[in-house]
Amino acid sequence: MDKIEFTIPNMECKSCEAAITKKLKSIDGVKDVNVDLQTKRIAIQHDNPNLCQDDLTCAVEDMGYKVQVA
Ligand SMILES: [Cu+2]
Repeated sequence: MDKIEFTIPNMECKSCEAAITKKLKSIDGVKDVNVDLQTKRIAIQHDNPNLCQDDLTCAVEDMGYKVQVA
């Protein structure tokens, strides 16, 4: 299982969290999504060897959120 983490600075509330989680879980191979609204950190566990970080960050950016990879 691979883990990818990044920050979504303009993720503000539970409905953002729910929408982002739902979108990411619809991506092939994504098994688990954990959001910390305090730190705006998101951690994604997946088992798809073809999935790269950009696939996940682009999906979030397409929804109108910003992404900080660090
Ligand atoms: Cu929100």
